[in-house]
Amino acid sequence: MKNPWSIRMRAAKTAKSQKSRVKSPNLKLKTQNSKMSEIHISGAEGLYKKSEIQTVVNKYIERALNHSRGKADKIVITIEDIKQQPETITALPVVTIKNTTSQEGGKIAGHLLRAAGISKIAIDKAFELIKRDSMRGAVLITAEHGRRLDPDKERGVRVSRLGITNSARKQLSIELMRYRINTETVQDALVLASKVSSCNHVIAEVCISDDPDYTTGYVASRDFGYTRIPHIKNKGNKSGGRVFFVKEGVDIRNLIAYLERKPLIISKVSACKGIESIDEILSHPHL
Ligand code: WAQ
Ligand code: MG
Repeated sequence: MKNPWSIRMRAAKTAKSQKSRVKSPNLKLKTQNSKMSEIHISGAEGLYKKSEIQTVVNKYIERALNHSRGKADKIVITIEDIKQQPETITALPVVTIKNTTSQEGGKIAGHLLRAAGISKIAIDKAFELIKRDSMRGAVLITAEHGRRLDPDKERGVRVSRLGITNSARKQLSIELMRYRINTETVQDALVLASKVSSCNHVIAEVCISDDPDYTTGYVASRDFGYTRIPHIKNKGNKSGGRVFFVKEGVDIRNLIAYLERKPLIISKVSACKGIESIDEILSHPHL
């Protein structure tokens, strides 16, 4: 893709904050402002050709205005010519875990993460953070000690400047159609997870949608690919989030610069699979 443009959207709802943090008169102004806090409703981002900007912006606005998390009262759209040639990568392979109950979903995610080398402490911390209020971005925690590294605890880190070429998207649609999972939600999540896992400092990712009616989540890693987990949460639950498990001692500024700013585009798709048991998945690491 030549001369791609980055398009980002975020939609929020203002709400009265429960917290009152008046500590000193100097903080009064700040406290008054922070009484109104923003609840994250939805977000989207991608790299596109200039000729696609208007269509994409329309689609993003439509998404922002009609969202199951609620009515947005603020929508921010950023459109930038990034003036750089994106690097190209191959998408992770997709597989879906055989799972029918929400009791099992969380356990399966834990198994996959343990198999990818994440400690129990880090996994427990991740689920605890995901259960809280939804954030705009992802949490970064270290894979061994479970230390949280992202500096802005309310926002997290928002992965951006990522996309897929039109020919790779067609190929991906063909792959996903074979398993009846060719939706924009799956495609977008796969593009994001593929960028994240292309970063060597990230070992694995876990994602649970914050949409109350979307109950499939995933665990992604270079070892096991993009592993979809049906019923990772119960319907009606509005909490969700993403956690990236990173190597201990990672240079956090470099890592965030990579995730937020490095232009990267998927130009190739891996062969995908249908439904497999966790044992099948764990016995065939794909790389
Ligand atoms: N960068 C970092 N974190 C993000 C980003 C981003 N670009 N987009 C979303 N998040 C975080 C944020 O905390 C959200 O609250 C959370 O992820 C969930 O986002 O194959 O819909 O957009 O069927 O609700 C998974 C698809 C769908 C599984 C995930 O996520 C499948 C989804 P949502
Ligand atoms: Mg969502």
